[in-house]
Amino acid sequence: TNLMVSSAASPPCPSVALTQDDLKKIAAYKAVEHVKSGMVLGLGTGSTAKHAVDRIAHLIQQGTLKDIIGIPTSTQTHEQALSLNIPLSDLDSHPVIDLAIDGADEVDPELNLVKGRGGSLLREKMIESASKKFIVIVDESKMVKHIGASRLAMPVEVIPFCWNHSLRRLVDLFTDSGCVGELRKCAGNGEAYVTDNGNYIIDLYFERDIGDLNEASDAILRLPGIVEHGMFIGLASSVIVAGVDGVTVKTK
Ligand code: ABF
Repeated sequence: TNLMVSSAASPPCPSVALTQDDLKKIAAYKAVEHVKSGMVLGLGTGSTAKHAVDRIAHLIQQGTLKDIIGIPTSTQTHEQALSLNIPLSDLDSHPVIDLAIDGADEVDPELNLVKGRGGSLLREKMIESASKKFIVIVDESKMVKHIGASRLAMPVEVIPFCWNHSLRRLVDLFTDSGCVGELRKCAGNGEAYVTDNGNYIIDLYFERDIGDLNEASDAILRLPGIVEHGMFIGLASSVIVAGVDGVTVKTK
């Protein structure tokens, strides 16, 4: 039977079969051990980061953590943190963040990441690149040899104006890698998915290695109409990986 883990107060006990969500929670709780009173925190987005936000709120309620200020990376996390009474601010008022904790979609051996399958890559990158320390929390399924190797999406946020043109120009950059792209749609109504910033997402898929990540990043960002992409190169300070055999911390 799977362990039931329902409270932000109790970390999962590793002696019984763990679900993927338990692993996410274990990684999240481990990261929150690095939070100290008085810190300005980048609050991540997604099902893994959600556990970290719950845990931070619990420790604030308990009185263990004091004078915390949270900077949410999405409207979703903003709402979660607000409902849990975490004091919130933004980058305009707090341009330097002590610690950001967030999930990822892929992590390579150099701790480069793909993020944004949850749609909040732009705010995440703004906040995490302004953080003195950025701890990534993942279950072991997110570890890959090469970014893009999972054949899953590499998201790019684009302005809605002539998005089809932007899609073609993105795909043209990576013809050698067997790239195809598609506009992200909402599951319910099939309409274009709109980000917190009013933009669209183009999901790129690669058949082969995309080569040098910095070159790929520069080429994407040089295109007019592109806002940001989901490769987080050299931004992670450490990655906490929770697996069925235990927790590993990878540091640069
Ligand atoms: C955010 O949440 C995103 O950058 C990433 O796409 C996603 C990971 O979500 P989950 O933790 O639910 O797998 O961090």
